[in-house]
Amino acid sequence: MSKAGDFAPVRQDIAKLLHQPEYDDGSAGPVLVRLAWHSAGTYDAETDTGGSNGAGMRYEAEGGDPANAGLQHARVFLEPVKAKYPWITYADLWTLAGVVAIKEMGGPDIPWLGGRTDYVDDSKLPPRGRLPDAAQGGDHLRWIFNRMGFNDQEIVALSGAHNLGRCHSDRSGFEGAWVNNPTRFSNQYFRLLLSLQWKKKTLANGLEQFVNYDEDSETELMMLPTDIALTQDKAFMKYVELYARDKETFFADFTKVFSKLIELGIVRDGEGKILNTDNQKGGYHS
Ligand code: CCH
Repeated sequence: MSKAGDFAPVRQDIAKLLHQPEYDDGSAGPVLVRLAWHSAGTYDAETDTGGSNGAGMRYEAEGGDPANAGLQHARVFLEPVKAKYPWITYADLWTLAGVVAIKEMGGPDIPWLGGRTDYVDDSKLPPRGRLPDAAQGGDHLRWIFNRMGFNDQEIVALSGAHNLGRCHSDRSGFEGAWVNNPTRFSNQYFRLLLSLQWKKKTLANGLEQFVNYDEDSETELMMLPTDIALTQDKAFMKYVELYARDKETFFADFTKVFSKLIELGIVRDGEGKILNTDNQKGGYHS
């Protein structure tokens, strides 16, 4: 049993549970990255509401947002870790799991600090609809991500996470993976955005996505309308091209923007202690 606040063994146990032969592409990694992102991506800079602190997704108001469909799988994967280290908060566990998963899948080492609490301030509950809608275009992406405080370059860098995992018809309604090896973090997503021909396809449920079918390997890859939007806007396209040709720059920029994402709404002192949370107040407790 490790002592409270010692995250090294927690990291090791998260790394161990990534291997899931029965699940998706054999890894819990991608869905854990999505859990970390959706836990943080509700942030609104103007009202200082939402963000990873509080782990609000445990409750129906946020967890039941259709945008979060399927993320219960990620939370269930992490339950044994929470049981083994009861002192860790869900807010820390979910963000740490994303960071560990990225690293284990060959991605960069993203700085992570603990200290988030599971206290949810009712007055700061994010309304639904703050996460992006994949059926939209570039204006919507700016609207969503500028609200969190991200610029064009950061939007494109973050989108590179679609190198991981897949869409599920029973979750978002979209279907398929972006790259051939969706459990390996790389800049392949950007390279395929530029190098393949993407054709619009209407799914049985009426949603439109973009696909490329490779005759030789008989595999179909996909892009969401929001992914394609990155190539239809000059300001975004500049960064798609940069990250497609320069993996090092992508890794460096992704590191910065993902660590910024999981710190949204959190204020720390010089020692890293979180200042703007009050675990003693009423409200939800885990
Ligand atoms: Fe994403 N994402 N994402 N995404 N996403 C989906 C899956 C993943 C959008 C829509 C979708 C980011 C940004 C966006 C991941 C990480 C990030 C799915 C399929 C949709 C739809 C869900 C399903 O069916 O299971 C849209 C729109 C945006 C706008 O920018 C960002 C930012 C990140 C992280 C930094 C990961 C990883 C997945 C794969 C999940 C899995 O279960 O395999």
